[in-house]
Amino acid sequence: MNEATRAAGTATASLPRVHNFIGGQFVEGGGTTFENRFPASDAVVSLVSEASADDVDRAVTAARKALSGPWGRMSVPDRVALLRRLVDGITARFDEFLAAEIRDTGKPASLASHIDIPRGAANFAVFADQITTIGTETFEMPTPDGAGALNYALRMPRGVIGVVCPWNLPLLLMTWKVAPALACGNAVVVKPSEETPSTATLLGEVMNEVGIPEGVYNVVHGFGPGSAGEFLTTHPGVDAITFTGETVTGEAIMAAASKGVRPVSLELGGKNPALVFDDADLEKTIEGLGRSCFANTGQVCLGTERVYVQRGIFDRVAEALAEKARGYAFGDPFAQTTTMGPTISAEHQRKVLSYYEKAKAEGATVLAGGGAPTVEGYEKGYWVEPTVWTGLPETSPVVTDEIFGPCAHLTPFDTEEEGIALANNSPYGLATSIWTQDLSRAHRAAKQVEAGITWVNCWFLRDLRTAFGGSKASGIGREGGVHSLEFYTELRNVCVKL
Ligand code: NAD
Ligand code: 6OD
Repeated sequence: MNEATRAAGTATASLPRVHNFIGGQFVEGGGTTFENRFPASDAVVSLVSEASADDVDRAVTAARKALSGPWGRMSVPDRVALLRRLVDGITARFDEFLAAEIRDTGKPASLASHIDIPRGAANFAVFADQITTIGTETFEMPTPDGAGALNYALRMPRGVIGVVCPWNLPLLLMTWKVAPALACGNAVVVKPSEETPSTATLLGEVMNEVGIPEGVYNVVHGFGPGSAGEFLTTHPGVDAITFTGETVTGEAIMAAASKGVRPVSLELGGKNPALVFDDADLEKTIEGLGRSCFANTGQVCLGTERVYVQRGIFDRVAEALAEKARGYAFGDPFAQTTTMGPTISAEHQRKVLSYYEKAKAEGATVLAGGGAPTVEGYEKGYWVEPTVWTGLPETSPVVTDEIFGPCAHLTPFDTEEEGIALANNSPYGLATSIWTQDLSRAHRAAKQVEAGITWVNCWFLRDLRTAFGGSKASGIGREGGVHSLEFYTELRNVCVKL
């Protein structure tokens, strides 16, 4: 038990415990016990058991054992049937997943019930389909004796996959990795974010309910360096690592994966631009921009923090986006009327507010927000106001750094070339949105922006069969559809002389 928890004494004695899930069993970890807080009120909602290095080793061993048990021998149709039962299992316990996600993140029920939990189930459905519909390659070849040869590829699971996850869309982003990994016949050890341990743990119950063999899905709790994250990513028994999180953490994980030359898939940070041209449908643009800047309190890796607007409509767009920012309702995340939740933690609130202060100090014009609201009944929550700035140079840290808050800086541009150059002026390259009614311009710009994902006249519209991932410092590799299957399997070629 850590000092903070010890100090809380009997007040914490009756709190729910979040355990590790290893080999199909919920187990107390050998590390500390740490507190999980409700971001809207700062109340401790559960105590989480940190996995020790030995626990992580047990989880990796359980996963390895599962690969040589019934799971490793299971036919694809039987595996797919289990994945479909997972879809039903999550759906049957929808309200529990929803409550757990809201307690961990503080995100509004209106958001989590439409995005996080349905996508948690949908990820399993999509990859159950993918594994049955995507084949491998065959090549016939001539041979000098005229008999010929036939090459075909076998799609083999990679083995034990380490899955390290962030806190912003916990169930969605975790199952985005776990679903294809299991569809491909791997076993996984998941390390959820220390901020959001609950839905990964609840999924362990569903795994048992639907009959996923023990050891196929394991969860170890804890932090990054010196804790479960590092123990998992440096464990030699892990065959591949898939990670979503900050770029700097991705660098550490890539270094860890280099030992043993293990494949990595990295979905990392961004400082995403939007390009608004003067022929855009303004009503739809503001609606889309509002979501991309402020949804989930701006804590979406694909969210927009830099908005480039063609000069003729700059003032109208800036004022309309500011009005949108002022229109959110803070409050009880469980209430359907709440549209804006808190940030994830006191530490993250401090980070976001430090950028709000920096913007003021650097002379930004603050069109909306700029501070922390007082929310009645939730005065201790980690709230920040949706914020819109103009007037800063492109070199300002407010314009260059990923803030990961509900905020955007707007800059005017004159020509298409200038707008694209401004959008590309970033070490990141995750997502862009382009707003115009000129489709030729949209296609031209989409080809020139340096981003893994470009949306035209929309944002976060997802077809899970498409390639998903970042350019430049926003990641390496692509997941989604066949690309996930490429990462979670290894093709082995067989050449048969006929
Ligand atoms: P983070 O990098 O701080 O943590 C992510 C996970 O890594 C956590 O589970 C953490 O415990 C673990 N971790 C930290 N250091 C580690 C280490 N040295 N070794 C092993 N594990 C370690 O990220 P976060 O704050 O949880 O999430 C926010 C970030 O994630 C933002 O930068 C955001 O852009 C990014 N993100 C990217 C995508 C994407 O698809 N590209 C999606 C969501 C979030
Ligand atoms: O939709 C997805 O599959 C996905 N990976 C979204 C990432 C959102 C980032 O916060």
